[in-house]
Amino acid sequence: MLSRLLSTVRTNIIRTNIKVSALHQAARLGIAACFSLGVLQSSAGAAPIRFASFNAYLNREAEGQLLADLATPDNPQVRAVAEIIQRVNPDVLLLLEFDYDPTGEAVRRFQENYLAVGHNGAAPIHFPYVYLAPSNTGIPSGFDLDNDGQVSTTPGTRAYGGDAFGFGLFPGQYGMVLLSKYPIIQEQVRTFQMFLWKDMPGALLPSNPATPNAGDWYSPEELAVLRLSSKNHWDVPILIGDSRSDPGGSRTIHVLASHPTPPVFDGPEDRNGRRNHDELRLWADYITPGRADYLYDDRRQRGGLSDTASFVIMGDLNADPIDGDGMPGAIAQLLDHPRVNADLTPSSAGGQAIAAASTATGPTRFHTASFGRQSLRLDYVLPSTDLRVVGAGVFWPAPGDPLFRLVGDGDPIISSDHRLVWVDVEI
Ligand SMILES: [Ca+2]
Ligand SMILES: [Ca+2]
Ligand SMILES: [Ca+2]
Repeated sequence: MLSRLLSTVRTNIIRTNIKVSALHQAARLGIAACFSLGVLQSSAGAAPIRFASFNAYLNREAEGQLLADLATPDNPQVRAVAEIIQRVNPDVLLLLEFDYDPTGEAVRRFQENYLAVGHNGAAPIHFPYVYLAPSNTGIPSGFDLDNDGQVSTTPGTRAYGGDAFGFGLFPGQYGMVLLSKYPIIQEQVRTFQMFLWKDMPGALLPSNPATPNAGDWYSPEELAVLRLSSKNHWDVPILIGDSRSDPGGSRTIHVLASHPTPPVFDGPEDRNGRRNHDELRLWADYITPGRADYLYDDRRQRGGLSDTASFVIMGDLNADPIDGDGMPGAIAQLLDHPRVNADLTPSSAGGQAIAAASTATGPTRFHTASFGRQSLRLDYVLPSTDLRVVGAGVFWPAPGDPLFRLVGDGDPIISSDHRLVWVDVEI
């Protein structure tokens, strides 16, 4: 049964690969002519595989609203998001802030009504493989986690979000979805939705500033249920290549997807900054041999990633190496990790163009999000060192570029307040 399944999967890979490489060449020449891609190099031989992370701002204020917006093909924001994806043409795409819909209908409508329709001359795009899973956002904890004196149980209010396992106005708001042109090995996916923060040795649990005690922002009863992941942490293995046409050519790459909490919307106890740090640490420990024995996944399997496995860490990690409110060293846990390939930093002409107006002290050409005059590097695609990075960029066209219309100046938001980030790796 398994071998028959694998054989079907492999046939699909061959078909997909042929289509993908032809489309890639055309689409990439097209975008390269339109706007600066940052760094774009290409060597002869197999087409590189493009990994992209995009906080697409497809969260809505009410449960079911995203499904309604996706029911027709005429929502202007969703069209702009779809066109960006078509222009960049990634092979593996993590979407953040895509409200969780367990039936998969929202993703299906997004593909059918938006990605399958070419926008303004861009080629349609299709991802045959999809992964999605529940998010801790908006799931009531039953406790007063924000310590405002009440346990809020009314969905749709900020007070409700503040007491949920992750901030959200309703269950699944700000979810994630992974789209892939390559098969997802569903039965080997690991998720860390339920892992408790207190079970991380040396967890940076926040302290109540009103008491002399350490780590007492959350009560013992709260710590007994408080999950570390504000959304979810996924290890999704993707099967690249084909071992029949190219013996030894198939390879598994683990997409490590997450969306740690922003380090803001808290007080002097910095509960969100500390949680953001430890959500990033989960991956740092996961890829460090001997450091992840304490970690258990949602099937209660312990341990981290094999020390020979290839991976790409992706997501809106809500941590800038220089600016912003994150804890010092939070993102350095990954950027400076010996297994992480940080050779090439994705950049953009549009990010460079806002340098004079931005409040940032760091180089804005690396930035991936802008909120008024504040801009930050928050979104990442970080491959393992055994993968050769041959290109990288942030989709952020500068004013004057014909595609600037897809991002605009931020007011109003055209597509998203974040930019798509991509990295090409050669296998
Ligand atoms: Ca409390
Ligand atoms: Ca509360
Ligand atoms: Ca904070």
